[in-house]
Amino acid sequence: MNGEDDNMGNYFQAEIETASREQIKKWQDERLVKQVKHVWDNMPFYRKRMEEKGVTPDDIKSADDLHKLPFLTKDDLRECYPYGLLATPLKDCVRIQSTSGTTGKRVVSFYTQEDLDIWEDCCARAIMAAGGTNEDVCQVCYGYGLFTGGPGLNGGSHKVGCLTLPMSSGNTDRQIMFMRDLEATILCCTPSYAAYLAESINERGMRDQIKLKAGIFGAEAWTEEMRHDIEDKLGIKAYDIYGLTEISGPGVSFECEAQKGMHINEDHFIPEIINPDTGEVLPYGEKGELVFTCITKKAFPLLRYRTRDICVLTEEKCSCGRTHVRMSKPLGRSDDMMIVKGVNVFPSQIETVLLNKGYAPNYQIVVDRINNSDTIEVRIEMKENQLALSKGEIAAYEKELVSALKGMLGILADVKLVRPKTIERSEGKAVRIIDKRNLYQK
Ligand code: DLL
Repeated sequence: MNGEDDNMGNYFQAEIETASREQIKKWQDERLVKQVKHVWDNMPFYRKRMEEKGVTPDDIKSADDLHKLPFLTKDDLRECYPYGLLATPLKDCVRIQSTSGTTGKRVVSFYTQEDLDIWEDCCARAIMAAGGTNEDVCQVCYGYGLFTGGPGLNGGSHKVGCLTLPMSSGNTDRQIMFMRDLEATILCCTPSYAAYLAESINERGMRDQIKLKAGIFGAEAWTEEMRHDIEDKLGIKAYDIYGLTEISGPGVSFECEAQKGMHINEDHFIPEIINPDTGEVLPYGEKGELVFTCITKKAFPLLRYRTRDICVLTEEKCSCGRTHVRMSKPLGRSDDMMIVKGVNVFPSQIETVLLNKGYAPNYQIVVDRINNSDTIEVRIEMKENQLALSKGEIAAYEKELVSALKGMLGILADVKLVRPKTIERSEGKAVRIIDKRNLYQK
C-alpha cells in the first residue's frame, strides 16, 4: 500500500473534527433546539406528528430530549412527495436530488445554497481523511445527475482544491485513459465499480501506469475481503464512505486512515441506534437500526429519520485524532431493500410490475455478483394460459417483462418464466430474495 499513514492530521476543518466531546454536545444541544423550532414552524406534517405525541418545542431543551420526538420513515417521505416536507420557501432552494431506482413516488431531497455548502464540507472532510490535498487529481466516477454520489464528491473535491475529473459512471476505457493520462491520484466510485476497474487495469497490464493512492468507495455494502482485493490490485488505500439522499448524500460519515469505522459528522447529524421492532434507543456498542437527526439543514431537515441500516456506534477514541463517533459498516437492513448495480431495489416494485401484467405474485429474485458486476434474475410463475405456448412465445413474454421491469427499476433484470407451483411456497414470510453476494459482514 502507498502512503500508509502520511495523511495523519489531514483535516478539512480541524477545529470541528477534533473538537472535545463537550463542545460537540454543546453544538448538538443548541442546534437541535433551534432546528425543532424551525421544523415546528415550517413543516406542518411533522408538527402534526409532534402534536399527536404530545410534544412541543418547549419539551426539547437539549439533545438529551431527542428521544421524545417522533420518527420519520421512507413511507412518510413518499406520502409527502414532492413538497410535503419542504421547510423553506421553494425560492430559497437551489438543488434537488433523488434516490435511485424508484419510479412513481421517488424520494426527493431539497437543498438551499447553505445546505449544499455543508454537504460539500462533509465530503471534503472525507477526501482529506483519505489523504487528499490540493495537489491531488480526484476522479469522480459516481453517477452525476439525480443520484447524490457524483455531485457530492465533486463539490467536496472542489473544496479541497483537488483537480476534479467529473467522469460520472461507465465507459471504462475512457475512465482508464483519463486515469493514466491525467495521473489521477484519488478514485471515487462504488466498490463494485472499483473492483471492476482494478481488474480491467490489471488485465491490460497497465497497473504501473496508474498513479492512484487512495479510493473513496461507498453507496453499497462491501466486505473487508473486497477492500483488501481492491487495495492489492490497485496499490491504494481504500476508504469507506456512507450516506443517504434523505440526509444529504455521501459524507454523512467517512473512514479515516485507521479504517475502523466511519466518523459521523456529528456537528450536522445526530445519530441514534434503536431497536427496529420497538423503537427503543439502544446504548453505544449495541447493534440496531441507525437513525439520524439533521441539525443544520434548512430545506429538508429530517428529524429522527429511520435509515433501515443496521449498525453499531462507538464513542471510543480514534487514533486519527477525530473525536466524532464512528459507525460500523452497515451489517444488514431492517427492510428488504437491495442495492443492485448501484440502484436501490425493493421487491414490492417487482411485485407491482407482475400484478400490472396479470401475473400472480409468485416470484423469486436471485441476485449474484459475477466478475465484479451484479446480476439479477427474476423467476416468475407463468399463467395457466401460457403453459401451451412455444419457446419463442414464452421468450416474447419474458422480453415484455424485462422491459417493464427496466421501466420500474431503471436496471436490466433477466426474467425467467417458470411452470406454475414451482416456486417454493412458504408458511411464514415468503423468501423472495436469494442474494448470493454475501455483502454484509457477519
Ligand atoms: O448511496 C449516497 C452515497 C453516494 C453514499 C456515494 C456513498 C457514496 P442512496 O442512493 O440514497 O444514497 O442510498 C442510501 O445506500 O441507506 C445504505 O443502505 C446504502 N449505503 C450507502 N453507503 C454505504 C456504505 C447513497 N458505505 C443507502 N456501505 C443507505 C454500505 C451503504 N451501504
